[in-house]
Amino acid sequence: MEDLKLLRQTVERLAGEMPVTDMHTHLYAPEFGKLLLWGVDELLIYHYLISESFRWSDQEYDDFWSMSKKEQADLIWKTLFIDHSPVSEATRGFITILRRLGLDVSSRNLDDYRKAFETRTVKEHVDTVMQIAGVQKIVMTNDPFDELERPVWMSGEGKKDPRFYAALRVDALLNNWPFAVKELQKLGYAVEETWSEGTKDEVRRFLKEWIVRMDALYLAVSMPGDFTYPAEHHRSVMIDEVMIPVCQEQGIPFALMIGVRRNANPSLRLAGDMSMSSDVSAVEALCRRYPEQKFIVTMLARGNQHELAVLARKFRNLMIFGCWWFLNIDSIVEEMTRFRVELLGTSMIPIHSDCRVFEQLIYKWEYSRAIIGRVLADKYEKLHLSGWRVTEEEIRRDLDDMYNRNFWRFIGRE
Ligand code: HDL
Ligand code: ZN
Repeated sequence: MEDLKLLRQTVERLAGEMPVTDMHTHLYAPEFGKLLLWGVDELLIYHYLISESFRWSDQEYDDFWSMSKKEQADLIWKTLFIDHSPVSEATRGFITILRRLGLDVSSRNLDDYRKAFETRTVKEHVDTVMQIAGVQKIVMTNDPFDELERPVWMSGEGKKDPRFYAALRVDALLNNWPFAVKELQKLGYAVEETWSEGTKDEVRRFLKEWIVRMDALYLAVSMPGDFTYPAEHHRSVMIDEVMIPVCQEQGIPFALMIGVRRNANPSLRLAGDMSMSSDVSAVEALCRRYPEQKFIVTMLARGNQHELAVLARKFRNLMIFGCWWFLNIDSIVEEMTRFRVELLGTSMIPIHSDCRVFEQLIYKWEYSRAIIGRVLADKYEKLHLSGWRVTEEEIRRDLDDMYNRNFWRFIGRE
């Protein structure tokens, strides 16, 4: 039984330390200035914690929003950490960050933590956090309509840090076309709200120009769960006439993130979005109609996950990824990783962080690595008991596939 113990230790050690590619985040390279969020106050006003803290509060939403970031952070700290134990994923994550950064968690002194962060420059902090989390490559979420972000790309600064990659995110083209038309017109594209050949060509030009400018690894959009395809709907026209042709011409995947209902509680702002069931047959129809187009897909509702994994067995141009947003909690990451391995082996991307604040990489990857290691160790143990001996090299290969190579191979950049 010694060799079984050694096997588990080896798998869990390698799962814990192998460098990863984080293929969907809301982080930015230091060149993006204040778009890169980091530090104690940003960590505490993470929108996940804002919604959790309001569960204990009868404070007027607008009163909260009128407070300074420090005041909001102090209130969230008191509510979720002092008045109640930080046992949720996002609250416990903050404690994990403090621990892994070597701070005295038992002090519970928020100002001490703030002081400790003040001694760091952004660049050295980014290096430290990526080293602790074992994250070697980060894919950002990039929006040409963002007034702060656009100048960084126009100046060429966006591509400076080789560890950071772009994903071109254009939700408005699919979900808020009237707004997108105005933004495109401001940027000099001759588009009209009424669909025409001219408008189609100009939206294609917009996407092509930004894919090239960013060297975008994929085109990404999130959509509500009521997304159906094919449909007599603007989304179908935009997908068929613009997104697929441009992705095929540029040779990049189309990433669909489906199942969010934006602004279920508008008073919570970014924290007010809700999960909703989605129609997996829409993804099936796209994969079947465009067998040469690669699709990277994640869904938000727990109830869609098994069906989506089964669909991935049917279409090799479908790569499912991550435990998105409200699914990124230990119990569901374990459940999803287990049945994905059981249905797909190691041919999927088990996790992404979706981080918004830089230090979150530390806890999100620590928690996921532990689960992936545990699941793989269970599977290798069963093989071992059948007489199949996995080597350390094979364990490394399997982890590298799930942590890195499935993504880079699928997007054609390995
Ligand atoms: O649409 C998305 O990419 C989601 O990840 C949202 O950004 C969401 O607010 C989030 O941060 N989830 O983790
Ligand atoms: Zn996201």
